[in-house]
Amino acid sequence: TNQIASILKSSELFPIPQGLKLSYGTAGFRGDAKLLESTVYRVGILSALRSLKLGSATIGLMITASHNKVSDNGIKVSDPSGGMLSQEWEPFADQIANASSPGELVSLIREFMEKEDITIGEKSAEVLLGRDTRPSGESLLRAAEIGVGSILGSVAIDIGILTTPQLHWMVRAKNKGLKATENDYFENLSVSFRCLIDLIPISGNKISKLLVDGANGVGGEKIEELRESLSNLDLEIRNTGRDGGVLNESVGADFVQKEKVLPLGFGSNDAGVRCASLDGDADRLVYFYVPLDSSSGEKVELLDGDKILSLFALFIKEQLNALDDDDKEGKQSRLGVVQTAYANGASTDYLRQLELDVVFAKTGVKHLHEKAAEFDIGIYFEANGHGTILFSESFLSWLVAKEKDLTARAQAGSEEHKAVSRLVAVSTLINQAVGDALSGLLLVEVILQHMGWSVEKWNELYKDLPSRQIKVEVPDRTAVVTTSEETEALKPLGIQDAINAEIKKYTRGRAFIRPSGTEDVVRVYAEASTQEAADSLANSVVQLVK
Ligand code: NG1
Ligand code: ZN
Repeated sequence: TNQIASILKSSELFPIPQGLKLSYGTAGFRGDAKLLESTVYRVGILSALRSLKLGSATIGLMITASHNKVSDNGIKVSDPSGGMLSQEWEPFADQIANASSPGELVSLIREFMEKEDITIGEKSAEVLLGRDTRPSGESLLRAAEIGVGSILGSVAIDIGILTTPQLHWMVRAKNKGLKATENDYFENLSVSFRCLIDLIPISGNKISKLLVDGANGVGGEKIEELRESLSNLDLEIRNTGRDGGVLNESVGADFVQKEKVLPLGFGSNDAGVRCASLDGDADRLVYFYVPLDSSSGEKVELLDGDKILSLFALFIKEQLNALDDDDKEGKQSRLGVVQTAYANGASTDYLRQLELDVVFAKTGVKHLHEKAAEFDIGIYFEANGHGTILFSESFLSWLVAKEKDLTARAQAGSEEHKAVSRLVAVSTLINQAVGDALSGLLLVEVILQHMGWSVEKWNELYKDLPSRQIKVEVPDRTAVVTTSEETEALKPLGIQDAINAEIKKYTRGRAFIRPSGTEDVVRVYAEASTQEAADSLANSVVQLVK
């Protein structure tokens, strides 16, 4: 048929490189950009099929390798909700990405369409394509376009250079029938930010400067555009990529969080100034500062995803406490937080001490997101700075109705009304699709102004336990199999007992291993009461893995 001919013809343009073996992994396909054209083309086909399966809903494709090096690239799919591709489709993604010939590709597609009951020709598919600033992005985007176009009646829309969360936000908005352009995204952020600023109890606080490290990526550019429409924020942006710096090279959130050092372009002159670092596609955010009394040169204090989560949780809890319990109409406000095994133990202790419901998920935002969505308000963060706050539809409509009701009863200026308005504004400011460094940064800034806190004061919520992360290269990382929460290794047999024996030697010792889903390594994490102890525990576990 025409459809088969169309796929056969276009797939001739993208032969699969010899020996390429890819897996959809923690965050889509990633690898050396030079090897990815066939993969991206095939994911283009998949996304058009996904749209057809879901009644022509808009699907998103983002071409990025996030915090990885500039010569890498990758592709991930956004489902209509703005969340990650349903995990049920990941095996099909793996199969077609690795199909060795056009013939095999076509038969896999036919088989899958039959199984999923997808028909071509009745409806049309729509796919939004975005990319980060990587030079390889342009030709990969063309490959994706051809892939989408090879499914008859499908439309690919190139929306250009964007942050990952912008793409997810637009896909979500489009499917909800809302305004969904980049301008709408910016307007949504600035309006809800303004609203939260206007609700600050103590006005007239002096606003101190925030220095932003843009990782030489797309985030710096976008934050500059956003700044035009923001007041009450004094921003200086560095590492925008225009001054010759290389994407993610000694800059960005991943570098600062993993190495615990200052990014390029920052130094002891910046002591005492609040700083924030984005990653290459602006879906991660961490804060840091150089202490004023730092005698040892450029020591850095890191405020990671756990600390951002703690600040958000504290603020949300404060607002929920201001709600009048009596007219909750039997509705329980349920605030929960989701962390992974990489969360610093001190943060978990702190959150539990706030009497919050703390649950754990496997590494990878798709897992955290799923668990957070079970709460009325669910906050999730990975220690590396990827996270957001989810509001359930039912709780949000309850809040909106409550806001109206209070206004009607002339309670517009009451503490309760303000708390409700703040929660509603947070739900529009913070990206409901995925973690978003830009919206996260605006929420951190407004909460600090609300509390009247400096970055040092925020940092004092709790003191991180010293920790160490090490990557170990092994012949076969799949030899390591863990329990569902990844805190214990089931295979190789006996290794967990050996790890436990090491942990026992340390005060507040904790350690675990897991195979990475994005790199060919086994990751080792350890924490203990001193840095020396954490390092030593990590190193002895590395010896067990090798
Ligand atoms: P892997 O390589 O599976 O550990 C890393 C991060 C994840 C997540 C993904 C996607 C750590 C320890 N792991 O996954 O949290 O962000 O990349 O980018 O930071
Ligand atoms: Zn990223």
